[in-house]
Amino acid sequence: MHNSNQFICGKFQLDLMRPHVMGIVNVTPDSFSDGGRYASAELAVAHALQLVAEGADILDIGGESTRPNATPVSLDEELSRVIPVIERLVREVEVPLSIDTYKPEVMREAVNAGAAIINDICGLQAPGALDAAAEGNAGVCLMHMQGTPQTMQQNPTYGDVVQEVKAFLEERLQASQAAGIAAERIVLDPGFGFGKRTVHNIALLNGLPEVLSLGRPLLVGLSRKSVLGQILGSDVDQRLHGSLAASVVSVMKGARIVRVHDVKATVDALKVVDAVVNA
Ligand code: 7PJ
Repeated sequence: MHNSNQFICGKFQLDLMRPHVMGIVNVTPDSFSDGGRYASAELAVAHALQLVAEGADILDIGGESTRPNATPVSLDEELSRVIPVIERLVREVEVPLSIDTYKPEVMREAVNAGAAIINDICGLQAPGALDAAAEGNAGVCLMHMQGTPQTMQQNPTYGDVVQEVKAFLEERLQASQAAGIAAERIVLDPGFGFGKRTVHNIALLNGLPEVLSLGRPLLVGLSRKSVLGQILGSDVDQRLHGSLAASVVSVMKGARIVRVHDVKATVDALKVVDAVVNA
């Protein structure tokens, strides 16, 4: 049996026995500057370098907000945001770069520019996405979502949220392998906050061991999310400590990659977890 803690992505082979921290790099227009596109790219690159200095193992680069109710951006706009950032970072950092997109064309161009991971909130369901991901040798993160970012929080409904998310991820894992993506190149993500109420998010966190039984490493994103706001009664800029607790719980429940904004704090928290778990 292969070691399910190995994650092959591009030229990298990550040993996820040690929990890995994925730092979030948003490339969005800076409304406070007139510098336009170039200024946004410069800001994103500077932020990414800072996250690597703080200990990020992976950088996740995204050009389209998928927060609830966010407006979609066009293909050309998304490409012009993320590709220059990937081109710069691939020369300047040694960690794998992940592209956060569901568009096949963005996957292709990002991998050609040097991205090693395709992080798809739609689980490679868009027409052409499986083939685009299978073409190169990038790793893939398959995420569960109920609905679309525009509508997902309107009325999320489940019978058994853990079993439904697990069944979806199992189907996408099989579809990906059938398209030619080796299991070793795949990680799975229950998609916290994507068409889930607080009760669903908490059930999923407790149910991570069940999802882990699919045999692939789990990636979890809870950083600053509204489920933490619900628990804490706090705004998005006051969720650091809750986010750290969420990362610690996730890893103790079996997650192997945590996707976070606050890298340094998360790296420290997970060092403590690792020291205890591997004692
Ligand atoms: C996630 C993501 C997540 C993965 C976003 C936000 C929303 N990709 N992209 N998992 N969340 N794989 O960060 O609040 O949970 S965007």
